[in-house]
Amino acid sequence: MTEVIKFDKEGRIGRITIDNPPANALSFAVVKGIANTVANFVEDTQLSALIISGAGKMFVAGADIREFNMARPKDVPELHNLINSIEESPKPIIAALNGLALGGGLELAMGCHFRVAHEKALLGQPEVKLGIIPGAGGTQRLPRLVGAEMALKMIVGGEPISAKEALGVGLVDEILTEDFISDSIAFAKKVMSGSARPTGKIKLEITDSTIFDKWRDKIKPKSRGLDAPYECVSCVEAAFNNSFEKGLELERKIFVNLRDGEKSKAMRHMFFAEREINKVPGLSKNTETLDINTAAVVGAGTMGGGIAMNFANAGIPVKLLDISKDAVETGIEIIRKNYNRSVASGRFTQETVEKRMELITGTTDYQDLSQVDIVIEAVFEDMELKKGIFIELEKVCKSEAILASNTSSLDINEIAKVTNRPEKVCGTHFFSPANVMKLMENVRAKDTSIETVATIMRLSKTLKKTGVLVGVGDGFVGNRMMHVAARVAEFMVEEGALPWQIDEVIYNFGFPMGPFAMNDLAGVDVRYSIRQEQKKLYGDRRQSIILENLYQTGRFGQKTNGGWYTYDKGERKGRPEPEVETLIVETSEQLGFKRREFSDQEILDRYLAALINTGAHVLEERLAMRGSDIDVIWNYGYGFPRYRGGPMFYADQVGLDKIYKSVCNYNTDYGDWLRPSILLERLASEGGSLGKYSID
Ligand code: 3H9
Repeated sequence: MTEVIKFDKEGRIGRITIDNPPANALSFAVVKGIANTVANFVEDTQLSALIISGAGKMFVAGADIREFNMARPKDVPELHNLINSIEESPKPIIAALNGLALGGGLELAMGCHFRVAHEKALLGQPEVKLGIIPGAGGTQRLPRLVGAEMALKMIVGGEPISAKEALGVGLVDEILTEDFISDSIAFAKKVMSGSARPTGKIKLEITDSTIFDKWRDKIKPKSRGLDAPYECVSCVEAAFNNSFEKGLELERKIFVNLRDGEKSKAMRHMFFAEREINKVPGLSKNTETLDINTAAVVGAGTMGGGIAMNFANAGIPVKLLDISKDAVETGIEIIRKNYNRSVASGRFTQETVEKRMELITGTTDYQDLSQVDIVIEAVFEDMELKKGIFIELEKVCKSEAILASNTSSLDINEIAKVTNRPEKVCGTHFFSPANVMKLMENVRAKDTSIETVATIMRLSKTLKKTGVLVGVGDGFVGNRMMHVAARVAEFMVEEGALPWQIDEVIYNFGFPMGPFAMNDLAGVDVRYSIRQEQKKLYGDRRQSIILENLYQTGRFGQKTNGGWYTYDKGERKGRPEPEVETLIVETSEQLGFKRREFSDQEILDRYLAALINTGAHVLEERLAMRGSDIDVIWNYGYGFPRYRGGPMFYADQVGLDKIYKSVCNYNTDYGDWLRPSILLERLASEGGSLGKYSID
């Protein structure tokens, strides 16, 4: 085993280097190593000061999150105790922040008596993003160094600050710009004759005690279902109302509580899930990728315009093609309106918008796409139309260019066949609104090459999206699951529930909206036409007719001021519509159903069973590589609450045997829509996990 802690001396200065790649996380081994070295330093009369820094580009990215679920070996001190003992050292200990200092890393640095930082270092307490609070003194030491407002900003917001900002607020003592190691030794020499400077001894006073309630109000809109942000505020507040020791005790109690709770476990699962999506078998750092320096989008509608904005936002020139000059102009006009909204909200300056608009050029001539590196087709979901476009693209585009489709459901293998470069054909499925939603389902067709896969996965990062690789199949991953769950919701409506009851249950579970409100947003007519297509695949299954009946009334959703709900002028939130309720009751009669009560719990169970069972089918069919990939898709594409960890992780928490039994029950009502997945059955009987399942 390599040594994770290195120690050397220069004269009277000792130096610890934490060398625990990839993130220098404070694993049990690191904590033990630092503890032993600090104890030796305190005893060593030859040494007057100690420097702690990290190897490589990071100082320390925090406690080792993977070890949160493991039992700590008896000979390893708790991190907060190690930090207290550093603070208690009578001789100065200096944290030399060579790079990122996050979470426990910053807490370690604040336990030291001095902090110097590289100009590129970043300092932060991101624990809140994992559903916890800083648990090794951060909520008590940070306010002592930077005051209440800044501490709240860093701890509740979770975003890091730069070394320069840290210097300004008193979190670091000096920024070192030249040779980091020799400069930190020089700093240590400067302070070694002085005494240690314990942060915990700094007296705290509050000038405005209303600040804490103001923060509680401020975080409300973005903290639905979360506990950690509020606990962060309470702990910082406690620093002002308690002794340092009492504050630490309280922090510890809350930290342990949150760490061991379901919400943080789910958020930690999501942290690792987001990192797993980049691991594609056969793809390595050496896989060749095509540099995407120019792009084109075919189809200047809402989706195409949104996709074009992504390229412009990333500084990549993009051509927007449609059949008529009018369509192109309208598309560009809509893009400008979207950008103008961002100017009005203060997100972008007018100058930024002008620069981005300059990168978008409209055209009606395919010849203008001859030199672009990638084309994304984003036209109406019509196979023949798409094939026609790919034939044109094949003719004009340079041979290296990637040809991608934004289809949300059609067979990309079939599209690829009309080209002579199937290895360069793939899907890049953006979610609406494409300039806002973070998810991209990157679709690998039968012949898509690994280089094309690598290029689109990298493109997702360039566009600041979360790209998840999926396979070809009806609806790919996200929409396949969503369509089944939406059908189950409609079946429940036909049997006795009401759309607003279902939506409320789903909203209360933590989704941003329920399936009917979502349908009103996306368009009842859009779902209707998808259903007509799906009849070709699933015509023999139970069909819900309520959607068709609603469609016949011309209530297409928000765009017609009414769908499942009615939307008063200027309102984006609908109100239950008695006429729709009448239509629902009539539909039940038409189907011969005697309407019955559904409890909220039953609604939730049926809806989630549909999602989970379809997710398991998706894994069986190898459309997703991992259960955790599905969780990322559902978090980023559909707003599945992160603190519940995605449908696959959630299923594990409920118990797969319980879910499997429910699916078998519901199968009687819904037939093949809820045909129990063989994988689900197997994992349930073996005590396996969907969240950790991988197809390899
Ligand atoms: C904490 O500190 C609690 C304390 O208050 C109290 C304790 C008592 N642990 O993201 P990347 C791995 S909570 C374990 O792809 P980047 C990561 O999984 C912690 N592993 O790189 C990945 O592994 P793999 C508070 C960690 O350059 C590899 O490093 N800290 C940890 O895009 C590369 O990661 C945080 O929340 C960790 N702490 O981003 C910071 N950190 O290669 C969490 C990273 O096997 N980390 N790994 O997939 C991050 O935000 C980003 O990883 C970071 C680097 C910005 C550091």
